[in-house]
Amino acid sequence: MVQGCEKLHANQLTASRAPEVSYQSSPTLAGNVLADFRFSSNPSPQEDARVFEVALATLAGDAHEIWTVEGEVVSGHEGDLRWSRGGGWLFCALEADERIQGGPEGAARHAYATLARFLRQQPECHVQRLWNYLGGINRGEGDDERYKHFCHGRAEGMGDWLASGFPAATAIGHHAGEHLLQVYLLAGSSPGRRVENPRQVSAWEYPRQYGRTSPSFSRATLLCTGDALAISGTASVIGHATAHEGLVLAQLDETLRNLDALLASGSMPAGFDGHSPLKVYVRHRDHAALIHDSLAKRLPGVPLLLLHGDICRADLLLEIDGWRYGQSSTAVPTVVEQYSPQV
Ligand code: 3EB
Repeated sequence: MVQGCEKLHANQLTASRAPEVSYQSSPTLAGNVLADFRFSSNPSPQEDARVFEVALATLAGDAHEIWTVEGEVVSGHEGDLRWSRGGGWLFCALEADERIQGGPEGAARHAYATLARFLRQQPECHVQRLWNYLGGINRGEGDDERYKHFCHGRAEGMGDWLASGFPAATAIGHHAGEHLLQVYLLAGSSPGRRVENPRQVSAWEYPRQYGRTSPSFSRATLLCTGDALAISGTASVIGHATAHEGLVLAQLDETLRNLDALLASGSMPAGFDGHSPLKVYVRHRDHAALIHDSLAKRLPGVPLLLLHGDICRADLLLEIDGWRYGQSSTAVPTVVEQYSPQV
């Protein structure tokens, strides 16, 4: 069931264009900036609600990720939440402390329940994309791995909030202290379209071996404006299994194949261009140069930001998320692509 949003006010915009995402070295915080992300292994809360320090160190690329929208942005704080809105879009971010909320599970439950309560009252209540950063993501064995506790708390905190279709997401491990959970999102005034990858089992249908609660995300979201695909964290996973364990370049190849398949599944133009920024999460610092050089050759001109982070499966060495702009050739929502093992 799609949750009802607050009515649009007469002077409120319905989004007509996707937020423009770019990497910049020293941006000015203009009035049309919805969010300004900085990356730091020692993040601190910033006064301006649009500025958010992600708890990951940069390995290569410019220092800021900037989202701009059409029109003036207003922003504020509500409890532990920070938000900004403009051009029909809403940015919202939350930091939770596991020491207060009860570990990764309690912190995720709290974060998602808080976001759900807030979003329900906003005209832009349709979540299109979510990012999650938690510490020590691979610590703990089997069902006790911290990522799996996070997945359980996230699903409980979501409740029926996103039951009509999980948005695209990223979940990455940071090194800034285990107690810090960071969650932020992009929401719009009408629903986006969920896109799955025919080469991969949908994450919410992963078999039991990956945890008692399946991860709640889709592989990508075609934004409600139809002009951009928001791509989830994508890794070397075929079906539900990790491919090329221990082989960083083979994992990179497989990840790029998955990204190509996603673009096709979302009816977006093939390939990436100078307007399609990608974020690359790298588990081992020593792999950064190799990954960067290989990507720069294979995706010339594509803006890249390499970040030092752990992937949610201990055998994955890298993950890529990002944006593909361009008009989708299917304006009308289609059925989710199903995984078939022969692909
Ligand atoms: C995978 O394909 C890799 O739990 O939100 C990618 C993107 C992954 C998002 C999440 C996890 C998440 O299963 C892991």
